[in-house]
Amino acid sequence: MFAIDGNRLNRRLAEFAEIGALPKGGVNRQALTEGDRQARRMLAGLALARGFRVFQDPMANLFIRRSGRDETLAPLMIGSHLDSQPAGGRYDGALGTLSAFEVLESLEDAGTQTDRPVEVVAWTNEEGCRFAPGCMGSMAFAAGAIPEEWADKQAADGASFPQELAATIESLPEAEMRPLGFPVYSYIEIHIEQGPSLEAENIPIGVVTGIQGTRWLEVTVTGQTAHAGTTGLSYRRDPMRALSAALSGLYDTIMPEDENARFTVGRLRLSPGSVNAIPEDIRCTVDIRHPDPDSLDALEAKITAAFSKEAGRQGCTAAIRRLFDMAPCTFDAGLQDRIEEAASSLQMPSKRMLSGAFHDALFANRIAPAAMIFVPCRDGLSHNEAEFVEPAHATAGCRVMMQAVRTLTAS
Ligand code: HGY
Ligand code: MN
Ligand code: MN
Ligand code: MN
Repeated sequence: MFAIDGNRLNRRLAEFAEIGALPKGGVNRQALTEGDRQARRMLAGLALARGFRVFQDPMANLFIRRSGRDETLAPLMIGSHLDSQPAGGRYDGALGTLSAFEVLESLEDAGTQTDRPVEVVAWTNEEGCRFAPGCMGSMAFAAGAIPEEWADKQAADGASFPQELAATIESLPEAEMRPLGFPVYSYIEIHIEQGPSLEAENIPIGVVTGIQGTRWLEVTVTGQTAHAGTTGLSYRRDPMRALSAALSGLYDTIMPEDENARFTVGRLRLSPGSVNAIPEDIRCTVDIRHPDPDSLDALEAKITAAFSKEAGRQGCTAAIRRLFDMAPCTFDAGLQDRIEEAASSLQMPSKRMLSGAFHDALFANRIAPAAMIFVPCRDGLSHNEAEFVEPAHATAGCRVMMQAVRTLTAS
């Protein structure tokens, strides 16, 4: 069997968790911030010290390349992301990126020759929480171009996407620049499940069959700001009354009707935001998910109707803008089989499962056969500082990836 160094991997996870560390054990390493740059620099430094080549592209996607016997062959790509949620966990993204790097180091330690190059990738802005949408790095890589409309993109804190992107690229001068997008032989990503089923069923490995659909909406409800003390309730055009009626109706009906549906209001902003003034307008984000595209359409229509109806009742208006629309995907069947075979050759039980979270593998899947390996996380918790992975599970996932990589690269 092909060894990896589980202690080194778990040590690395702890070291990277120091970057952007938060008091309750999580990390805040949002995309294109100083914390993100520090993590990228740390990984690049480790890579250069091992003699690997380091590249970045115009989306600041970071690549670490270990040569193969035939350098003209398209690389096998493994990796994930290093950016995090504002109050994120230390494993979401970092586990996949550092596991991939551990595979590269272990190949080097063993002096193993692969038939083709193997590249580790850390994709830019998978989370999408600072700059929407998510997966901007892998999305642009798969498209081979940066969408023009991203030039005007701003974060909620006013930061300019192009400026932050340029500063991130400049922060890693030791990386060689390469164009956006190139042929990839296959792509495998390790990730925590971010759900409870592997842990509940005591199964160490998930063979991911695909990713459900995701859509992000921005809802703006507009009324009339007025004095909180002098304006009688019947004279108001209060967007908060409209929004709360729409949301309570949606929360009460969506889940009971369809337990596969997901509906989350994650960000809410009132303006002018004064204690003693009725709001002028309220802006909120809505994240909806579903395995079935038609159900996602129906969900979006239901939300639009609810906000229009309740806004109308209060003499307000509602506007809904799509921020992100990620269609569901199915991963390469052959690659899923390789992962399942790798797990069973290591006597590890596994199960096939759909991913509730989106991942960069969804976009890699558009240009190459792609698949994912899930490992359990405690209580299925993620996007939470308490996110935790048993070191033995981190090691097991990495061993399965190593086994799959050696099979795929005839080494
Ligand atoms: O939101 C997601 O599904 C991913 O974890 N960023
Ligand atoms: Mn992730
Ligand atoms: Mn995430
Ligand atoms: Mn992901």
